[in-house]
Amino acid sequence: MAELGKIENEQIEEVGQEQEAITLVLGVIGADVHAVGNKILNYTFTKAGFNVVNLGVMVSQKEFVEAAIEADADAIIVSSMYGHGEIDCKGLREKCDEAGLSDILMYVGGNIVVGKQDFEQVEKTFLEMGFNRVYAPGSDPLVAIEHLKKDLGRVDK
Ligand code: B12
Repeated sequence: MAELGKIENEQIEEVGQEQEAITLVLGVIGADVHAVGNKILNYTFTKAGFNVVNLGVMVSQKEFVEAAIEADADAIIVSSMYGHGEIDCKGLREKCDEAGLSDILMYVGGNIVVGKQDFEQVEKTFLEMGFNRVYAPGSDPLVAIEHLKKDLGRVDK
């Protein structure tokens, strides 16, 4: 178990290598209290060298936007686990635009809709809502780290 933890840490550090201060605002949106994934995401992104402003659980759209302004963030990373992701996330892109954050990246992941739905359709819905990346349930945070580096121009596309 200890050995596994060591390998995982090395993997995270390798993926996040030479990270120039990228600031992320992280949180679980809406009335959602699922806290474990949030803690893992916070640990993983921090370990990979990102500046993480973790808002924890039950985060409103307003709180995401205010924290992103205050931290001059590069990306907002939203988790939604309890199935109400579509309702909770709708309008976040518009709020960012209104606040002058039109360039900010927005990623969303977790169990973002109720039950098992066709992921391609789910992804399309959230992309249309203005998210840049949409992750299926159980997605590995390391994949998001690679995407952040690509989307922020820190590696060749
Ligand atoms: C523990 C748990 C609870 C606990 C939470 C305790 C706490 N404070 O954390 C309690 C009992 C409170 C709870 C309540 C509820 N729960 Co619950 N819960 C779970 C359970 C069993 C485990 C969640 C967990 O901790 N997983 C472990 C972590 C490590 O994994 P994770 O959360 O998925 O996060 C990882 C990935 O998803 C990914 N990820 C997450 N977000 C993002 C974002 C990005 C950008 C990326 C890249 C990756 C990423 O990375 C994370 C780290 O590896 C799951 C079922 C399951 N096995 O997943 C149900 C589950 C999430 N719960 C569910 C439901 C329905 C509820 C309730 C609505 C039940 C009810 N009727 O009351 C309430 C909602 C309460 C609320 N307001 O939020 C459903 C959601 C179904 C859906 N979306 O369709 C699930 C899937 C159970 C099920 N199969 O039905 N729950």
